Amino acid sequence: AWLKHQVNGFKDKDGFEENVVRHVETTLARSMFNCDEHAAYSACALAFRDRLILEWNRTQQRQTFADSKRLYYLSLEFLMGRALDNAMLNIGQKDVAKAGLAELGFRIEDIIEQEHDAALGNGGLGRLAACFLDSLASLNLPAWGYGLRYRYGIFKQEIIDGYQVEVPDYWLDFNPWEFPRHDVTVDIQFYGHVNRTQGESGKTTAHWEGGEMVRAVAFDVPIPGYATTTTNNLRLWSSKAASGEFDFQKFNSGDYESSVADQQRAETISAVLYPNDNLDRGKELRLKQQYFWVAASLYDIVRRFKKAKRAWSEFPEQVAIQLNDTHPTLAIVELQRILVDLEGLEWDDAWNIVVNTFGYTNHTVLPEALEKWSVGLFQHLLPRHLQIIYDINLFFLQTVERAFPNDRELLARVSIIEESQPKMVRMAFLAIVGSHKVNGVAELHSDLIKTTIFKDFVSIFGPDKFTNVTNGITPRRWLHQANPRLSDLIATKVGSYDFLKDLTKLNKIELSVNDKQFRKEWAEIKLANKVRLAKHIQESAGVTVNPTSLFDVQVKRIHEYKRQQLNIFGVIHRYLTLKAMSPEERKKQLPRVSIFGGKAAPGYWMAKQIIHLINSVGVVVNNDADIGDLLKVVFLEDYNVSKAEIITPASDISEHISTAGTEASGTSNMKFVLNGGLIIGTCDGANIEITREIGENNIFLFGNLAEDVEDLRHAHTYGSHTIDPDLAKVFATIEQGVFGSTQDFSGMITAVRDHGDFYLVSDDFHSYIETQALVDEAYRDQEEWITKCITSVSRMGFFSSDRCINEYAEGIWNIEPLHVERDA
Ligand code: 26M
Repeated sequence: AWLKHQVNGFKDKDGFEENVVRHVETTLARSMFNCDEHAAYSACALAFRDRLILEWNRTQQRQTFADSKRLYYLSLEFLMGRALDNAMLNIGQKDVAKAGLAELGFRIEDIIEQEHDAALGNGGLGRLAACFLDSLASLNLPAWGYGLRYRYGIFKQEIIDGYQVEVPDYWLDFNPWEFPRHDVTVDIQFYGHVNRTQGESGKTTAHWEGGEMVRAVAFDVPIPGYATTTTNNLRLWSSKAASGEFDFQKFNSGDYESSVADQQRAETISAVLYPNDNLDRGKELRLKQQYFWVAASLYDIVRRFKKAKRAWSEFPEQVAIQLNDTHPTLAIVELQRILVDLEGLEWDDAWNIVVNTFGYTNHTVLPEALEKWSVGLFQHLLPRHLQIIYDINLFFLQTVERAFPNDRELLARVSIIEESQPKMVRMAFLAIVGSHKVNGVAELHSDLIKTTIFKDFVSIFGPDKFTNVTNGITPRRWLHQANPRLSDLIATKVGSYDFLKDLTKLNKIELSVNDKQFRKEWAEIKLANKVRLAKHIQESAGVTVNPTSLFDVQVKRIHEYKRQQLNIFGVIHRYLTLKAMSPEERKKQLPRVSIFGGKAAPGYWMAKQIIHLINSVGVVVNNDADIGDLLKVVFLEDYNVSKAEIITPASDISEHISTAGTEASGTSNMKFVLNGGLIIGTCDGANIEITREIGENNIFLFGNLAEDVEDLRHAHTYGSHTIDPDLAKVFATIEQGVFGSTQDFSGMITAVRDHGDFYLVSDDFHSYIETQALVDEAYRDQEEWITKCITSVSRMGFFSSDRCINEYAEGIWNIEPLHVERDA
């Protein structure tokens, strides 16, 4: 109804039903009598897919015809989640589908549930890329995403006896949202050697020869915008043997096994997403993935540019490429190689084009996450690229030398090649040198990169090259889709659903903050969302929780810097406090449910220990008759995008409690506040800007500041390090074996007590406990609490990924919306 131009939608529910039945009977070759929920999902998805394809083709034609500048977003991760619900809402026909499915005997919720998440990402970085695609399409910006089509996405997490067990995520069984383009292929070279030839002019040209080829095949995924016809493209590359099915020569000569082995080796490249986040292990296969994807994408981009027959100097006027972290940094080298070796441009002309084309986004300051590749590995896998990197470095260091003569330490510090044993290529430095803009993802983070890890580069290039673009989230998925009732309630006060396109319009609800009926409905919706989560907790974890308790949620990847250990130590402290009370005193306490979720990287031993402790505490606390409903501890298995859509709307308070200065931004903090939850957090990442927007009375901040972290760490190492007394009691309880075998958790304790407490768990413990007490106190005053929630939501407009994408479009990409003609 809100769409003036119906997106080539179904005429009505009968039109939709006809399409579903047709797909069941033809595409799926089944009868309607034999149509289960999965078949109904399949047919429903195919029916909507047909709608998307039409708009998708029109969008691509329109963009090609307009010949305007396009953005290419290079990301090794796209954490998309489910597509059907999103497609129905963006097209504006979920109501039509609901009615149609009901007539066919299905509940739309059950049908939506059939879809497997597209989980091609680890966490924040991958989900950000997915939110960006939604905003780019919704803002009518000409843009493509490029990624890898992993056969296995992030692993499925099972909790067995309290431990994480990883199960492969084979998600491609039935995926109606991708279109194989068997005609769009690129052969990608690896290994080999470099030859040089001299032309008549005396100019030498490098030729990369020999080695092996792997074929990249394109798979396209349509990305529908909200309330617009624009449907952009996400192109994912899949690897296979360049020789086709298998090597016929080997096959005919009787070497059947090795011909199949070759094929399997090629397919390995796109087989699996690396499940680490914020950790670089320097594996050869990972570098192969990066080059495979970058080379295929650039070939595609350059091929498209060449069709228009423009001068090479116009390349940056037609093409913007954004590097999502350093993972695609090889694109800088590859474009330089294409321009110099294959197209014959002069080095300096080529380099100008390259630098003006690329932008680089940094997502972390953690040193263990900064990518480095050994020179030896490069030499072996990509010999020509290593030469080009050396040349880029040489010219760069020459300009540094001219500007800062005789500062040899500076040269060593900023060199793209680290003179270590073995020598390493520093990918972040290469990304900075090869881009015209470098951005962090929240204000504090962008300041930190300028004053710490990239400080020297600010002196060299000047401050304007470095900028901030604070992250955002798409309100379509994270409000309208995840929390439809809240979205509907807000719409009654805003007067329309326009806030989904311009989130600052949320500020209109602040006028209704004292409206009794509005507040009552607000509270009812929160409770209903909590009831829904309670049901999920019961079914998945077997724990009964009271939905009127305070729901305290921490869901994100498990990492020491995110400090789930601080949270669980706090839970144990709460348990001890409750146990020490008289029954009368206990009756006065506020019931709370502590909900955790998140995956640990499979090789991250400490993170796995944290998961085990949470589960072990749950077993004890949840079965303690003294405690009852006063405290429940739940670990939700297999946290992913579709579970986030259930969890986010159901929190009263969520935890964003990283050691100050370590969480670049965080984006779930934004999702929780947008859904009417409050947050407890440290002065880190986007928490700081959330506080500025919603007001400091509406957030529970605690802990040491980023500026003090260095001194505190120094004191741990060189001064005397005393553990907070309350935390010491928690440790003593664990060591008594109250939660099972004490050795199981000794690593978590010694990290704090004996190994310098790098993440400042003890330093922040007291402040954390005190602030949690303030949370209890505030929650007792439900009227005041709801006021805080409504006020906060009304001020969250800034955190839309639309605002964020507009900042990139203006400040970094220089791209403009392509206006869509609206039908009468
Ligand atoms: C690196 C090397 C090898 C294998 C994997 C990686 C790797 C993969 C993912 C490194 C980091 C990865 O993701 C980091 C991440 O998710 N960062 C988060 O980005 C969000 C979006 O900007 C921020 O909100 C979070 O604060 C930040 O932690």
